[in-house]
Amino acid sequence: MLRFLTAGESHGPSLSVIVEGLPSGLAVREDELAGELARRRLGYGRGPRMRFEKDELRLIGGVRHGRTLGSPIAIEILNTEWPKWETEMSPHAGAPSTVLTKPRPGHADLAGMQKYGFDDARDVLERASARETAARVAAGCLAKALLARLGTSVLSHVVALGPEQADTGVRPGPADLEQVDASDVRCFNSEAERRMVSAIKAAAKDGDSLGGVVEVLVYGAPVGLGSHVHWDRRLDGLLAQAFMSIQAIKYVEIGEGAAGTARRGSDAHDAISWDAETGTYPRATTRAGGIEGGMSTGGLIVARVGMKPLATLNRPVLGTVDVVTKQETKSFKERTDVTAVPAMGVVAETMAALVIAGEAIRKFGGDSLAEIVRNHDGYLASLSDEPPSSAAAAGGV
Ligand code: EPS
Repeated sequence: MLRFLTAGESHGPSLSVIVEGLPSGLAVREDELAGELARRRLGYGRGPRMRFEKDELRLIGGVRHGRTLGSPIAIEILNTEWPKWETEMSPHAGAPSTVLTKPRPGHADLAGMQKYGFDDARDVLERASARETAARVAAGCLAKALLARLGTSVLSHVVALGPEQADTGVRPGPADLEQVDASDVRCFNSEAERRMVSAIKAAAKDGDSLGGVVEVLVYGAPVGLGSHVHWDRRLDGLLAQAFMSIQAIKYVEIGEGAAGTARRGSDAHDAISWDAETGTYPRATTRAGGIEGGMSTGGLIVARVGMKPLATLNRPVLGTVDVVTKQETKSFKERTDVTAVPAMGVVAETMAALVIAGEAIRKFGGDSLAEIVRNHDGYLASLSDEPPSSAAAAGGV
């Protein structure tokens, strides 16, 4: 089982993540971790913090001489913001200089204050902040490293930003990731990229925010990850939960998602063929998003993840209530991004990688990387062999 747990506040001294369940012998490169953290800071429309935040990281457990030991891996990501926040965010007894009592509509502020018994929204917002995703991305980088050894790779690209959509006729492949990351909004279509950047500029001018949609693509996942046998083992269910756990996500689609529900059954599924050369059953289309009956089919896994516009506005216009005076007012202002959709794509990749790697570990077992790779390769080889003898004896159906 692959598990991870993060701790830390947005303006605290650091974020930490502990990853449990990775095999021994996996190469861990600090430059790869730093590279993934830098990818998460990408995107036109991010706030000033992303320009100076460097995500300085320290490997503090589970890795020796560049290889995992099979023990829990602990990573700390320092916040360069800490010196400015040391007093306000101090863990020692005392009182903050400012108390935030006017919760932002759409944010975790008010429900969190009521649930946990706080009168200061900062006690909620610091942990609700998407800063926490930096720690997830570090964990996801390790999951991606394992998947790479199994021939599986995950990527994302922005397909809608605010009102602007990208034509998704041509999907990026693993070799196109650099091109996607080089785009200001991580969009594979340069004409759409220009429209998206203009939309961000217009929203920024109005002190407003924008949401959007990313498509997550998993190439090379073997058939049979997840299972039909229990509700909580279905791969699509696991992915949906993982994507929904990302701050500000409001919808998830697998394959054609909502559009597929409007088709007739005869036009809504993926025809199966047989490729004797590879011993596989390719599907002609990706309508099911590479998942049937809660199991990966061996084809491309496709998911779309939709983010609402950020609730923090540079020009707050929605009404709220001061929780102390109960007077109607406008919310407090926090420094914010105009949009975080391009960065969210990297976080969605992370969550997909953690789920797929977790299911691969479950299926292929093993305490060392060599053992997992051996089990994986043996399983794939067995699939392309002759049909199971029981089916052959019965003449098939
Ligand atoms: C965030 C608000 C901004 C973002 C932050 C998430 O932080 P700050 O108020 O410090 O400028 O920059 O994102 C990150 C720090 C990050 O690393 O992604 C929020 O309210 O969620």
